[in-house]
Amino acid sequence: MTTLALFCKVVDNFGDIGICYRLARQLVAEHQITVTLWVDDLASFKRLCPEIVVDCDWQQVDGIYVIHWRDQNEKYTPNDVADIVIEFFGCEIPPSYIEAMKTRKPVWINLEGLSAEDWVEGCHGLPSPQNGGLTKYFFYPGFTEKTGGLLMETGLLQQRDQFQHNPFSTTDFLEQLGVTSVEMSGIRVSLFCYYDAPVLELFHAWQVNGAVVTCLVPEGVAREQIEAFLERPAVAGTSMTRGKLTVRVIPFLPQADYDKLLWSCDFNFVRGEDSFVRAQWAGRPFVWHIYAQDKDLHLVKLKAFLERTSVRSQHLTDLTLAWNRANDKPVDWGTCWQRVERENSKIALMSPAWLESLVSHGDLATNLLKVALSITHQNRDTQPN
Ligand code: TRH
Repeated sequence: MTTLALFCKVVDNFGDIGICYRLARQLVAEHQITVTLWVDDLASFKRLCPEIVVDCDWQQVDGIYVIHWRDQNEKYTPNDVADIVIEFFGCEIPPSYIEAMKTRKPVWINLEGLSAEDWVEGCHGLPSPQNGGLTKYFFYPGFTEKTGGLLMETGLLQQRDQFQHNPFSTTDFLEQLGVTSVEMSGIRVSLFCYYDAPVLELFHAWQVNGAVVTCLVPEGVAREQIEAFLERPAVAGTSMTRGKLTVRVIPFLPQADYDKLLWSCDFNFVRGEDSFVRAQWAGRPFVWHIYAQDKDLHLVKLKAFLERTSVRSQHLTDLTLAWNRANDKPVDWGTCWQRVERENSKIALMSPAWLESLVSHGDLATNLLKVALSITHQNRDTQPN
């Protein structure tokens, strides 16, 4: 039985643990790997996975061994080291664990963040020699065959199709979230963005322009702006209709249910990395709020994606750039939204070809294990007899 240790530091928000939890689950369920997930913030983890017990050093969830990673100074022996060691986003593995790795010589991989930029292909798989005869390899997720691909569970698109082709699945799911049948009959939009997105500007446009919109916002998202619209605390169950817009706060969902939300909506606003990928698998038009970086580096990343995707709509691009405040020009939100709204079904029709190309590069978990296996063989071949 192959063992794998996945080290996750929650820098902020939910993406770090969201990605690691998803990867760990797939490695256990589909590849029979024994996975230990080391994570420093169980409270964030619990938001995505309610079974997590926050005050617990060691627990098992979905077949994953979860260790509350509190201490960099703990002592480890070579027996503690897994066959494959993954550090997420260059987080620092405890020094004593690395010391033990020098004896055990596992496959060591740094799993990086997602980008559609060209340079990713050149860096994916690069080795980086370390002290003590260890080598760390860089693994980059991505959108092309020369990258590590994207996280996607086997059967995900079939599950999505089953859900989307059965109208009761959507109504049952939304009903459980407190959405009324009147609200369901409007254009359904899910909203997941950072606090500084131009939410109130778009809400104003939805109130007065175009078709009736129901905007579903998980609790905690863009809280200040949602409360300004609602004029009361944005707790799950609260809703407000103004003009053509209803805003409803729904509970922050367990990770598996978040997919169902994306599948249930006509249009999704997503952010960061994991929800951005899930919106693509959902096959519905979406706008991505990218995680801001110094010197506007994120805008380069954003434009690289907009150029890479084959779902091409100038109106959707305009809305995405406006949502990320990428241009200095004033935005006419009403016109911007209505143009996308009119094209929504045409945009959705472009997604199967894009998804097909993504699927053809293989899923990230499988690609990661292939890389690990080839490094193991390479190490075996180069070791003296
Ligand atoms: O939360 P994010 O902004 O996360 C990240 C981190 O900030 C990270 O440091 C940064 O590197 C990265 O963005 C770019 O967005 P993301 O990646 O979409 O992660 C959100 C996770 O939360 C994802 O797994 C989906 C999940 N989620 C739920 O499970 N339920 C919900 O109701 C919602 C709204 C999200």
